[in-house]
Amino acid sequence: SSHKILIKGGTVVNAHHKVVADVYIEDGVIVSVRSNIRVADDVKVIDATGKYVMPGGIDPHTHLEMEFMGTVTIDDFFTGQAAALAGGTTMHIDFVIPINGNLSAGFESYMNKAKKSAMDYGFHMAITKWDDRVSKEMEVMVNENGINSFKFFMAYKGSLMISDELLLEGLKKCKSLGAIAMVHAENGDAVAEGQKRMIELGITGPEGHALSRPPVLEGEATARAIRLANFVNTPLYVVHVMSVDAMEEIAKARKAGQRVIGEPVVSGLILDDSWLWHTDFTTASKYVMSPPIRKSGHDKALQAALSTGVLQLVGTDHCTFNSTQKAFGSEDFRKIPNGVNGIEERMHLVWNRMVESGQMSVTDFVRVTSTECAKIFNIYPQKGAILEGSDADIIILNPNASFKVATASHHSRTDTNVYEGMTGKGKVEVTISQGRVVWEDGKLKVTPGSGRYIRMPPFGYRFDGIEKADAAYLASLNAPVRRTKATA
Ligand code: DUC
Ligand code: ZN
Ligand code: ZN
Ligand code: ZN
Repeated sequence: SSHKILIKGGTVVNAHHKVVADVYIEDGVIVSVRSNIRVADDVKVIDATGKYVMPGGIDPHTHLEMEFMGTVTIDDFFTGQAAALAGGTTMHIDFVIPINGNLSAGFESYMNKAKKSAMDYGFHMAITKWDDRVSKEMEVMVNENGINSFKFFMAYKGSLMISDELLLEGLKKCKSLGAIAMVHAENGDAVAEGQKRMIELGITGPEGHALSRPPVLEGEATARAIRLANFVNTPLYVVHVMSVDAMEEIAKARKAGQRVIGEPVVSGLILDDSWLWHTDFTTASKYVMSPPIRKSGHDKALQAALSTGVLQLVGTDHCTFNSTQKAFGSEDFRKIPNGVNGIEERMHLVWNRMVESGQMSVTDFVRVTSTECAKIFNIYPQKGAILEGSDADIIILNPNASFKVATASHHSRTDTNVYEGMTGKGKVEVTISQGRVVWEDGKLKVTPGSGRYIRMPPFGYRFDGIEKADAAYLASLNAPVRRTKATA
């Protein structure tokens, strides 16, 4: 049968414009957006009067079923996505982790894990070592496998961390492929030193996590990555911006015209580090993620940066471990698996903190939760918009209804929630994924295997304007030079 839905009378919101209109969907695609659409009797009609009809959220940063710190994140591609859909997120981009440095093997493994998907998804690829094979495989990822972004870890010494030399190689390669370079920006050598210091001081609890890797280390690595990207002249995407220190480096670079994208995550926008000092280990350990959640003040500064456009889009770094897994580090904070939840809470918490509080417009909400991500990863307007021809990934948000976060009712598989008890106004009442109602009246109707892999194309031969900038750079080197080889 064909799936036909008419959403009537809501305020349709795109990042650029909002208007009261009807939205008609057929077989997974938005067919029409205009007023007074009339349909036959067999069409499902949803009344959205007084509510917002918006593009489904796109979470640019998740880790489902990831092997990490001796265990595996507890949400897989089905449970994590079920949680996402219940919270109004209809697509996410997860990070493929290569297997022993083998990108293709990592990709295959993630495509396999994602077979149980219930919504659309895409992939970034982490680069954890460097050799000629990795470099060649990056070409395959971009040209054949639909990946246009690569993440480099400046932290996690001894496992994922790469040196500046390799980061430079990676930046050059990304540039040549028209792919986006992403960084986890913390100084991994200094983090290792900070951890040693804490253990020597006898600080073994979760608070040692925050104390061992202060904001200055995030600021330093962010500045270094930005400068290296400037030197190579390629765009840079800084994931999970958690501190004022990192945010200010991004602000400075953007002001100077450099293409730097900053992604705050919900935990950094909403929480502060006070929980890490909680005497109960189970409570404190659930807040351990990297970079750490910062002191009160950083959260508000990141909100301000998001509302003024210094930071562009909101992710979650959804990376869940249950309390049994977190307890691996009960004697030593270095063994607490890093990660917090958020894929289900992101839309509600951003709406409540930014829009309901008056810090952000409804159109900007759509931009930071959906449209900007689709544009950055080159899948707009298939995703991130309510336009004729766009995918029918749509939410209906009632600004007068309330949400409440509770482990007892959340859809993630984990047994804790870092946003436990939070309430506010603005509730996602309906989620439509691929043209089907999957969340309505507080009930999920999701089907494993129905999600699709969304390929993300590279940015043409080169990023807009880069060739010109390279030419200008070369022209600026107009000093006499000696060459050992003739150049063409
Ligand atoms: N940080 C986390 O908290 N978890 C996953 C990886 C990361 O960088
Ligand atoms: Zn059908
Ligand atoms: Zn990271
Ligand atoms: Zn992450």
